[in-house]
Formats: sequence, C-alpha cells, structure tokens
Amino acid sequence: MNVVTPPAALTPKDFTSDQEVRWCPGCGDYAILKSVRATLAELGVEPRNTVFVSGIGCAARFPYYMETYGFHTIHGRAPAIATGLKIANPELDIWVVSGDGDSLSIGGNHLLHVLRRDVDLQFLLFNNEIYGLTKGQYSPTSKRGTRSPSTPAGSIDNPVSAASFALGCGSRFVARSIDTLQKHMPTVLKRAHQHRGASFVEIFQNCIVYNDGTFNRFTERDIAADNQIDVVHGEPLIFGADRNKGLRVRPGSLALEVVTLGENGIGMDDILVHDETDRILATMLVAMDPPEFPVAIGVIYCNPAESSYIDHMRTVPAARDSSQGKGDINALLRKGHTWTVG
Ligand SMILES: Cc1ncc(C[n+]2csc(CCOP(=O)(O)OP(=O)(O)O)c2C)c(N)n1
Repeated sequence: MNVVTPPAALTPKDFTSDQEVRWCPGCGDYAILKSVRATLAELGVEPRNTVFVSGIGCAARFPYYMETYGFHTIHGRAPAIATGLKIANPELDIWVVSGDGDSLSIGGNHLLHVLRRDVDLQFLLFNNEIYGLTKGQYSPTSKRGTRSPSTPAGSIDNPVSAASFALGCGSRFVARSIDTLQKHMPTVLKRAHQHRGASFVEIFQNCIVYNDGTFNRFTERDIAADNQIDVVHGEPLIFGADRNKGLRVRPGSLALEVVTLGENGIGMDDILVHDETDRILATMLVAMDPPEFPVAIGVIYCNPAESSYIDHMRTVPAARDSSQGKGDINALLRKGHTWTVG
C-alpha cells in the first residue's frame, strides 16, 4: 500500500528569501515583514500561488524578501499590475504592498479603482507619513506643518486619512494595525486574507530616519492603552489602561464621545457595541484621533459580498455571446472604413 506523507507545515522561514534586507536599522518595515511571513505560515498558503506586488519606495522592496512570486513595478501602479494578474489567473493569492506616497500620491488614482472594483486581493498600505526612499519629503498623509526637504517652512497641505479614503472608494474591508503589534497584525492580516474582494489594511509604520515618532501620540508604551482602541465585532467599544473608558453616541447628536464607566451614571449599557458591517460607524471610527479620541485599530469595516469582481467578469462574455453570438476579431477589424497606408 502506498503511504502518502502529508506535506510538512510551512514556517515563516519558508517564506524568507535569500535576499539581504536593505532597510535602515530600526525601520518598522522589519516588524511588518516578520508578521506577514508568520501570517502566511499560519494560513498554510502555498508560496507558488502567492504573489507580492509593489510599486516604488522603501515599503515596495517587500517582494524581494518573500520566498513567493513577486513584482517590483513602477511608482503607484501596483494596483494595475495586480488587477491584471488576478484577471489572468484568479487562482493567485495577491498581496499589494505600498507606501503612503506610492498609494496616495502618484498612485491615488490607481488605489481608488482597485478598491471600487473590489478586485480580490490584500492591499497593505505602510503609512509612515513621509517619503522614505527619496529621503524624507512630505507625503499626502503628512501632518500640516511637517518640515521636510520639500517643505522647509512647514507643509500647508491638509493630510488625507488613508482609511477614510478607502471607505470613500467603496472598499468593503478596511482595517488597521501598527508595526510593533506582532500579535495584533496577524489577526488583522488573516481577516483580510479571508475576505473576498479588495481588503485594505493600513499599517502605521515608524520611519526611524525621516519621521521618527510621528505616531507616538498613540503608540508610546505608557500612553498606548489610553490612546488606542482595538475594535472587535460584537464587543463593546471600551479601552484604556483600566478598561474603564468607552465610546458612545453623544445624546442628541450624531457624534461619538468618550465616556468613563462608573462616572455620571455611565454603565456598560451606554457603550456602543462594534458592528463591523456598519459603514457609518466605520466612518466615524476611522476619523478618531488623540487627544480627544483613541485611534481605532483592528477590523473597522467588513461587509462581505456574495460575488466578486472576477465572478462579474466571467458573466460579461457569457451575456454578450448569448445576445450577439461569438465574436470574430478578424471580421471586426475588417468591417466598416478601412484604408491602406501607402
Ligand atoms: C514616476 C516616479 N516619480 C517619482 C519617483 C521618486 N520616488 C521614488 S519612491 C517615492 C516615494 C516613496 O514614498 P512612500 O510611497 O511613502 O514609501 P516609503 O519609501 O516611505 O516606504 C518617490 C516620490 C519615482 N521613482 N518614479
């Protein structure tokens, strides 16, 4: 009798390429790389079906470091390449890795379309609020007043919120994590992978050289618990070092407010319960910022659809053939006005 040996489970090392990682020492990208490798091993995905697609930037060096297929493409165009790949081979599991400049500046248009089309892939936006690779110019997510080589007197542009943008594009999966959260990030990445459609994950990533500490207001160890809220579907929106703060809708308004349990008669019944399918709640959660509010991380919005972009694409030729018959490209080219260039 033949005995079939089950394939050995893959480990993060199996997703590690032989390329030397060339990010600055202390860059948040290392922690994200570690988390992604661990997530893929835990998911048990096959490297031969997995593709990492990136544009240009420090974050975009990611595909080199993964023992999977990969494309290091052109600035801001990873969504277009990834869309083409998915259409050509829907079996592929596609992860796009991009920086905030790559995806919201030159690539803003492309990000918009991959999200609204809902192409089945995971889009990871490493947000460090700066251009890292080109030595620290301000980016579309940089805070107003950011001093950089391109804005020595301080930027006068209002920043865009990556997660609000994704919701505005019609993304049906919007989540967030932080580079240093090695336990949290895999849970978010696994949910993103599970979701059919375009999953958008913003990862706050510290650029130690050009924008060090830009997220300290909610990532510093001693204040993190009071300035972050990890939202979990079906669970009350509570946070704080003492787990005694919560979010509720301010009576008589359409706004959120932070309340303290046990104060002014506030009890658990007053606290909102997270519903990840609620788009309006998601819109309010992604807009929160310290010091008034904690920053929301976790799966903020997830609204599954029954069919995917690829399913729809398959129905188009069938509908066309049944109404107009099979096309003939030769006949089409020779139809109507033709001319010969002498
Ligand atoms: C067409 C084009 N324009 C500009 C550049 C220069 N450039 C390279 S990376 C980059 C921005 C990178 O910033 P970001 O996407 O935030 O990624 P990070 O390096 O911070 O990870 C720019 C403007 C380029 N390579 N190609």
